Amino acid sequence: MTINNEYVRKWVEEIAQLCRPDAIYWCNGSEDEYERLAQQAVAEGKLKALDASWPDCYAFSTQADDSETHRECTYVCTDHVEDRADTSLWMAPEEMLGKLASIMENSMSGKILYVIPYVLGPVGSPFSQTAIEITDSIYVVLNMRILTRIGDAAWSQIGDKDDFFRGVHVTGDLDISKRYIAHFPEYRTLYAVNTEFGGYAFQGKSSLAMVMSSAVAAKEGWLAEHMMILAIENPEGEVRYIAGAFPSSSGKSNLAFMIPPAYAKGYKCYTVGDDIAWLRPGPDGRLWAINPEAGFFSVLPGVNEKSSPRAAEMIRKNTIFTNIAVSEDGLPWWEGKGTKAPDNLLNWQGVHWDMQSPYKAAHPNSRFTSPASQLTSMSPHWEDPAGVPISAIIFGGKSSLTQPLLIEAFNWQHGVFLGASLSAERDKTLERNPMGILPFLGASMGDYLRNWLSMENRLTAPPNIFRVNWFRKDEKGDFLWPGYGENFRVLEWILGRCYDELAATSTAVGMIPRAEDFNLEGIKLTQAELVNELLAIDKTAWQKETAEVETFLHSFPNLPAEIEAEIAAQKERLS
Ligand code: GTP
Ligand code: SPV
Ligand code: MN
Repeated sequence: MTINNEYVRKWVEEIAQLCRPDAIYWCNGSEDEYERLAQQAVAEGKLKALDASWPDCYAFSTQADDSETHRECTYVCTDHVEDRADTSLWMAPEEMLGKLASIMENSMSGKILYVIPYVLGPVGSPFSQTAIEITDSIYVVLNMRILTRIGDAAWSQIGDKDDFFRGVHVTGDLDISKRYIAHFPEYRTLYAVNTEFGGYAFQGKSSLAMVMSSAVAAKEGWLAEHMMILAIENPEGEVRYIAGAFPSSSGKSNLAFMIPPAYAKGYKCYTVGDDIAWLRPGPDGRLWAINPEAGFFSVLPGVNEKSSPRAAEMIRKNTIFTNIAVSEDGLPWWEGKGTKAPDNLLNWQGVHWDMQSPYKAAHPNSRFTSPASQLTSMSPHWEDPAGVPISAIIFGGKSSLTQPLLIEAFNWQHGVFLGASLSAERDKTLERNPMGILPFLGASMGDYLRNWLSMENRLTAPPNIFRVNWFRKDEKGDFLWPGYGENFRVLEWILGRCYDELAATSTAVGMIPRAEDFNLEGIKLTQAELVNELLAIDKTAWQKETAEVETFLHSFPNLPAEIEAEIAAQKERLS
């Protein structure tokens, strides 16, 4: 396909002038192209081909300090500082562009510049967005082909228009002190330099689908969220959709890939997405969601046939592994794989590893990249151009003590407050993380929350909102709740609240299930334990929590009055 779009040609030419690659390659997205580039990457030593028992699977390792997102590298550069995203760094656009230009200058000499056109969302959907990423990394091209819809379909959707998002990725020298992930939402342009980590280098993921899109969405009145989408079909064949926002590494993928437990006869679960959702009010007054992605870039440690059978099956072929351990014979391994580590294992940094080694074999944030079409549980509607209607929104945190297993919001406004006060424990510290999107938010917190609040008036049948916590612990430090597939029990109650007019008990912080409505069949948990341990609300702990939430939310300028009112109301109910 020849690219006649003048805007595309001019921009690619401009970047090439600056970066000085040896050649420019225009991706068509074909199978053939993928195979050829994968082989080239293996020949160059960039990817390692796995053993034939893992057909068409490859392993890649990043530089050690380039294996997860770093907030100190992430900028949202708006023209006016008042419009900044409070949770990212800000630099004046001119200044950032100057820094980027000096890093990009001659950065691709001896390399090939790849032009990747892509579509986020189903091709042809009115919800979808087109974009082009320029990169000097074959690894990025290969991953983007799995994670988004790249190539000729995208060229057709871009056509001769100028409204595509522009992104440039330069691997550079990987110097973390000069690593910039710079978003210019007002110009629909972004850059990632001196990194090759997927969270940044696969621009269709967090950078475009969340950071840039949440800025655009807050202005246009839709939502771009860090959410999985799960479908539950009941024995009568009725399908309901649940969207769930959780901070990174808090259980979205596991929930999206869940299999109902044995007691739930006749129920089925289907996946729509595991990480990102775009949601809009539909003409029927319900909230409709699409998954902008076409594949998964998900956490690997802990994935095994028992905990996550569907994911374990999916990743057996056509998968790119990042930062895992691989044996000299090409057998992959990671913590929680459920099998013994193979002999002659090299850890994710290529150093010999055995059970005595003091370090982990795979990076805790090691990931697999697999096509969604390979997951046996994908919903038949996952690529529906209209999206799927959402019945319930759940916000999920990580809390050992304070948060109960489950609460339901009193109403939409209280639900937005529940989301705004979300938090997750990481390495013993509690990170406050509104809606789980804080590191990926491109708008100011005030504008973001106001947009969420405004949805209430634009929906005639808004989803019910819930907050869940799979991670409460006993005095010994063990999880009180079995989690994983058993989380279905929580979802069953949630749908019961949305459809079956189940009653609930009011507490100072939200509504909780009555013990008799909550299914405990087949697990070692009594109604008394459910009520006294998993659902208990400790007033003193909650007074402290509310004061901390207040301090945290007050750190943002321009907080909506409705959120102030919710803080005051919760304090009052707890007094
Ligand atoms: P990102 O891709 O970083 O956005 O993460 P995610 O939210 O998709 O998290 P994921 O599902 O990959 O889970 C992260 C970690 O939480 C894994 O180590 C899981 O084993 C663990 N986990 C997931 N669900 C549960 C659960 O129900 N209970 C417990 N105890 N752990 C869980
Ligand atoms: C996350 O960190 O929440 C991810 C991976 O899903 S990344 O692409 O790094 O954002
Ligand atoms: Mn994520």
